[in-house]
Amino acid sequence: MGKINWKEVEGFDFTDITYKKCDGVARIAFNRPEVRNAFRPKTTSELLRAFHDAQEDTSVGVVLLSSEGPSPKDGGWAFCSGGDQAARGKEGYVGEDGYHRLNILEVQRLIRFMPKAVICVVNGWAVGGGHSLHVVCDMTLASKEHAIFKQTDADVTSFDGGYGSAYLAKMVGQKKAREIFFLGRNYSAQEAYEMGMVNAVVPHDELEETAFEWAQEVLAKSPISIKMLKFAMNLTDDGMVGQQVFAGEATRLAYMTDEAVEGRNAFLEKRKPNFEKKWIP
Ligand code: S0N
Repeated sequence: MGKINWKEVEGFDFTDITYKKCDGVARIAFNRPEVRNAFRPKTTSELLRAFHDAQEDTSVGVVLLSSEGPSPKDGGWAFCSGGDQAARGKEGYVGEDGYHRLNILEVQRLIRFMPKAVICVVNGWAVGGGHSLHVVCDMTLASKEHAIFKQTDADVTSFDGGYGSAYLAKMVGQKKAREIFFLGRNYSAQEAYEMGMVNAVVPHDELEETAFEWAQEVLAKSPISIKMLKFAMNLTDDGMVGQQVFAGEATRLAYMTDEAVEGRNAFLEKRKPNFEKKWIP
């Protein structure tokens, strides 16, 4: 495959992320390599706007979550090192307006509930909240040479008790998840693959192209199927919200039946509906 012809999405004034699209794929990337792509409130606000745009754009079917790099300071590669510790105040992470915010969890929910596949492209460190983001994405591809997975939440008293830990435990097993969080060790891409939290280990130079190829494979499938399968796989772990998200799509499909059209028309025409009483088993 040749070079991907990414086009920057116009109309945004992002500084902490880059946002591009090409052939049905959106690419959202952290752009703070000098701090290992740590996120501050401005970063998470930008992520929310980009993810929301990708969700609403009907020409986009897959989102890649990645990062720019390497660091201009020392050449180090990072996908994301989690919450920016320098932006942390006493009540949380301080935004430019002085208020404390932690809307990275809102970003996680958008990734989790968006009706499109999100592929995490881990090209370096995936640490703390950056690790949690990879956990919540639908699939993860990792750089053979540069990806390192690490959970430092318990070192800095800034911990993810939701998807980052509890969902991780469903993915790699309880014992391994506790080891990851309680010991905070480094794990290579290969070790992460063997644990079941990475889909493929890819040579660094081929990582983005491989992610794009995976995206194209997903794009060739039926969009309704991808959406319903994602929501079905989420359902058992997401309680009533999971049921709501899945059931909403069932309602949308029901709208497409003659029965639903008759129900709506009868109301608008102020008459009793005639459902023809077909109780198909
Ligand atoms: C990533 C690490 C392991 C890389 O080590 P390395 O390669 O030796 O580089 P360093 O020299 O350490 O770093 C290079 C420069 O980057 C700065 N920097 C790195 N990480 C951060 C960061 N997170 N915040 C601010 N700055 C960072 C360094 O300071 C250095 O700068 P200079 O060159 O000026 O010295 C290593 O850097 C590391 O361990 N980083 C810290 C990782 C960490 O503890 N992250 C926070 C963990 N917690 C969270 O992320 C949770 C936050 C959160 O949002 C949350 C809260 C509640 C519920 C859910 C969540 C959630 O997880 O989403």
